[in-house]
Parts: sequence; structure tokens; C-alpha cells
Amino acid sequence: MALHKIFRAVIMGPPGSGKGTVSARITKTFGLKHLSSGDILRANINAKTELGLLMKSCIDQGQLVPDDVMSRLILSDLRALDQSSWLLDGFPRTVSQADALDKAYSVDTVINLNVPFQTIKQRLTSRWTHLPSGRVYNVDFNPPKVPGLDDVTGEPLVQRDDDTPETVTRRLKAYETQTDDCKNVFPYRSKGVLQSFSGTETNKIWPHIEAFLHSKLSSVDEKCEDL
Ligand code: G5P
Ligand code: MG
Repeated sequence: MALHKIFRAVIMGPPGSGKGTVSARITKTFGLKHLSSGDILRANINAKTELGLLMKSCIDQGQLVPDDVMSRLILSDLRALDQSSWLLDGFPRTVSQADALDKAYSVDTVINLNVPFQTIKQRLTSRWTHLPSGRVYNVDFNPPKVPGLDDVTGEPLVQRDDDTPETVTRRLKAYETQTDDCKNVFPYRSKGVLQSFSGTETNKIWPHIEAFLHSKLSSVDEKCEDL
């Protein structure tokens, strides 16, 4: 689908709810640029940047990175995408981050994934990731063509350090208290741009998200042509 107007979207949801999986489908279908806060942090850790080294222990312990660090990092990456439509995955996660984003950009839609925590715990222990691209696989759900290797580059897949059962429990707790419990204070529900999708299987949720985005993007484009 070719877009005329710039479209800015956010995808939210608990750890392991399928934000990365759904983002890959949205990027492929609608051509938005995908920016994942977790992928950016892991790229910094991998490249052993000063920021990466400082943030690694936070991430490995399942805690959120401080708001000021995260907001500065994401807003500076977004500035490079000023002329593009984008999809932000994993940011914002706190009221302070949502306010920082709101000051800089008006977001057209926020997709919120609701997946039960029990389903998530099973998924994350069988996830394999290609760190340079952020592509994710799952032993049961979407296995790589060759076990242990990325489909596109043939490079090795790894298990994330924060996918141990104990850290997953801590990440879910952080999500509950710092994101989910505060969602009404984020500027999205009041602006009428928050849309939730619930379920236990991405393949069942995806057609609803796809239809929703098709109608949302057509209406944004029509409004643009009317100007
Ligand atoms: P991340 O990297 O943003 P999380 O914890 O928010 O990490 P995560 O783990 O990346 O989210 P996801 O992207 O929501 O999960 O899910 P996914 O990878 O697509 O799917 C999970 C697994 O399930 C995969 O193996 C996938 O194949 C499989 N799967 C998908 N659908 C199905 C299905 O229907 N069935 C089955 N069986 N499997 C399925 O953040 C990491 C850390 O970085 C810091 C924090 O420390 C955070 O913990 N951080 C931030 N800190 C502060 N502020 C921020 N904004 C931050 N952003 C990141
Ligand atoms: Mg992810």
C-alpha cells in the first residue's frame, strides 16, 4: 500500500506479546519504517558502546532503562526519519516517555496487544533471535528454515540474555506497574488513537490489525487529498 501522508504509529504490549512479529508484518504490508527500542539497545550492547555497557545490567535484570536515556535515544533516531512514516515498537513504556514523544510528534494510531501472561512465558523460553536485524523465530510457531540460523543471512541465532524464566517474570512485573497500570495517563486513550487487540495467537490477531490499518491509512490519505 503506497502512502501519501506521513503516518506515525506505536505498538505496545507486554514482553513477548508479539510486538516484533506483528511489526515485521506491518512493515512488509504497509512499508512503515520499524524502530524497536529493544533492538536499538541490544545493538548498542553488541557494539559495546558506552551506553550499551551502562544499560546491559538494567536489561539483563528485567528493569526498564531510565526514562531520560531512552527518550533521548529514540527522539534522536526519529529525527533522522522526519520525512518517513514509522512504527515505534517498545517505546513509550512510561508516562514520562509518552509525554516526551507527544511533545515532539503527533501519533496517528497506537496498537495495543493484549496477550495473557501465561501464554507469553511459554513463548519466550523458545524464542531465537537474529540480533543484527531483530528478526525473531520460535521453535514451535515460526522455526527458522535451518535450525539455529537466520533465514535471510544464514548467520547464527541466539537466545536473549533476558529470556530466562526469572527475568521474564521481572519484565512482566515492570510492564504491569510501569506501563499497563498507567495506560490511562498516556495521552492516547483521551485522544481516541488507542486500539487494543486481544488473543493468544498472532495469526488470529493479525487479520484484525491488518484490516484496521487498511481503513485507518485510507482515511488518512483521503483527508490528505482533500487539503
Ligand atoms: P524489548 O526488546 O522491547 P519486550 O520485553 O518488550 O522487549 P519482546 O521480548 O521483544 O518485548 P515482543 O517483541 O512483544 O517481545 O514479541 P515477539 O518477539 O514478536 O514474540 C515473542 C516470541 O513469541 C517469538 O519467539 C515469536 O516468534 C513468538 N510468537 C509470536 N506470536 C506467536 C504465536 O501466536 N504463537 C506462538 N507459539 N509463538 C508466537 O525490550 C527489552 C528490554 O529493553 C529495555 C528494557 O530493559 C526491556 O526489558 N527497554 C526499555 N527500557 C525503558 N524504556 C523503554 N521504552 C524500553 N524499551 C526497551
Ligand atoms: Mg520485540
